[in-house]
Amino acid sequence: MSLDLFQPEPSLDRLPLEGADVQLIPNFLSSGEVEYILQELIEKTHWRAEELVVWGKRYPQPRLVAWYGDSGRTYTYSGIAMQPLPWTHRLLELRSRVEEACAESFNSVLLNYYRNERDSIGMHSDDEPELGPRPTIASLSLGEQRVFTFKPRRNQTLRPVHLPLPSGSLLLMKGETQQNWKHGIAKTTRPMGPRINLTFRQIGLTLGQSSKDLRPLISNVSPQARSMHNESSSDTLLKIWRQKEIPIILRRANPQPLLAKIPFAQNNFEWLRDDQRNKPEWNSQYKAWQIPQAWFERTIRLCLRRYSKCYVIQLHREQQVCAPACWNAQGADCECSCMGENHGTGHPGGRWYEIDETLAVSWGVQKYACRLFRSISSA
Ligand SMILES: O=C(O)CCC(=O)C(=O)O
Repeated sequence: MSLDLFQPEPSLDRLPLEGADVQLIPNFLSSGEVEYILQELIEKTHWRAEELVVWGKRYPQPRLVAWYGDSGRTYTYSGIAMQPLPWTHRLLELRSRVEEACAESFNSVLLNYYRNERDSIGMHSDDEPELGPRPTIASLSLGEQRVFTFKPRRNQTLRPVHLPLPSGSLLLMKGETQQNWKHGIAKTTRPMGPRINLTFRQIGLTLGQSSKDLRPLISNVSPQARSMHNESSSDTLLKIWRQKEIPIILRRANPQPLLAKIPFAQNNFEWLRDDQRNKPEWNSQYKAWQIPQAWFERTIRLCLRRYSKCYVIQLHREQQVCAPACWNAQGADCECSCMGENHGTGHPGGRWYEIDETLAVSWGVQKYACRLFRSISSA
């Protein structure tokens, strides 16, 4: 048996969901307000009917959607990249009321329009990288009451929880909710009128996102790479991050662990771990393995041994000039301006890789270098 959690008090009620922070204000908007706002949103929103591709077959998404927000805050989910439309007066007004109620700020909103009982949203977590690891999502419901179901992602001893969302209610999901729970709204057999849901979100700039803020810094792309990618280096980086054939090692600023994005295989955990005492941890936000910084060289070698190619993305300091310390280096670590191209040139015998492509981009306040390593033995 599952639980029904709706409580009718007009306050911010915390729901008893283990490993989650979920709060509900049942009467956030009055019924009078809901009536005209719902009608206005149905008529004036630029609704999109998207398609989902499942096992190569295309299906219409069972609801209409629209994405509004600050410029550049692209949101990608289920393979659909949405460019934001500019805020309308109504959406700005609702945003400021929501922000005030929950003491958070939001730079975008996803609108879902459930036209009738056949419209739905499948079980999912809002865990896209651009939302950050512990996103706060404020979800405003207008129109027909539908049942919002939570299901545990991992802990199968926990039961699903069904939460009816009344018209005018505001649901707030925070902290680890997305890491530990999935949510969705099922179709029903009982006839249902229209419902609109607005989920206010704070979209950040992360790797995996094309944005104006991800400006090319230098175009140090090799001729082969340039002919392959006739586009800006930020788009190239985006393509690299999304491809699934070549492993990628992302070295973030200390003390954050490395991220290793490896083509799917059943034994990735075992070979990445090797005989080390530490274990790689799965980072579901980035869909990558999280491993200690100290494993940097070793992981590149392991990747080259298995795949003969490997992308390495790390901080880049353009002012730092290439020096003998770099030419004599035998490892892969490089934050200087040569981006590893000159590594080991003083010791050709000791070199174990070549750099096929280099690319540098600025990404937020950081500057990153991306290098494609190729093992010398496979050259
Ligand atoms: O319609 C709802 O209440 C849920 C919407 C949702 O889960 C989403 O937009 O991610």
